Amino acid sequence: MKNIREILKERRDEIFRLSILSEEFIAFIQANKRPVDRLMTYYRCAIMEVETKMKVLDEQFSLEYDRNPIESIKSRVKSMESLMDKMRRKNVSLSMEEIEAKIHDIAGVRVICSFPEDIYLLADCLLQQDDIRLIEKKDYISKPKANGYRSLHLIVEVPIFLQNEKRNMKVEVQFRTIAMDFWASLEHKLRYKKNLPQEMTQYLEQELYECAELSAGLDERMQRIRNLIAEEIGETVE
Ligand code: 0O2
Repeated sequence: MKNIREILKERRDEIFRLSILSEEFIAFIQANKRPVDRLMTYYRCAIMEVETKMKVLDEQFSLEYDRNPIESIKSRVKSMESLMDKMRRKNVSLSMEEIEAKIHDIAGVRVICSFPEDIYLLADCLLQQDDIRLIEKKDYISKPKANGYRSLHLIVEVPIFLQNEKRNMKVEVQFRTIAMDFWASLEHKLRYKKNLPQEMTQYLEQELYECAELSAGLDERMQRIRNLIAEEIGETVE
């Protein structure tokens, strides 16, 4: 068991280490303002490309099958704070090339679907497109994370067309149902409540895990209801 002096020293060292890194990071961003702005603009363009592809698919499904598989789309370019945290975790050095090569989720598009089966349907449709290249796939739906987190993550490369150049940019596309998104949003908020007593944290983790299981059960039941209706009215999706 550590005494209070040791804990305080560790904490002080950690704060010192983080602040040095933060200062280096800020200096790097300031010294590379133009290239950083340019790269972030390229990521925003790549987000637009992926969003458009998803909206086109949604329109087509609406026309062909009279239903919209996408409930909503949320996109973001990673904040500088979150980028710095990740660079620290993955030991990425302060260079534009390293950042672009090793951080794959600077551009993020979250596609919220109505039903679990729509997730795989839309992901397949996206991956079939000849200008999309799959870099990595993480299926946290068939294999949820230990805390209960569910979502399908694809890292894809999509071209953006600039004045005199075509550039392939990486985008992380997360597919979730409304229930998965609801759970993940609340879990994300609770994760940053750091000052809770340890017994409470353990209890909350267990509660959150059980909520994730319950909401996965709900997703399954809603999917069954939809499939029964589709069968009854003779609706199929090729
Ligand atoms: P933010 O705020 O979304 O930018 P890797 O890059 O593969 O080495 P990483 O980044 O942990 O490692 O990959 P992973 O597992 O694919 O997770 C990336 C993103 O998925 C996270 O982004 C979250 O958006 C989401 N995510 C993953 N696990 C969880 C979880 O347990 N709970 C919640 N609520 N979201 C999760 P960032 O970078 O954390 O943040």
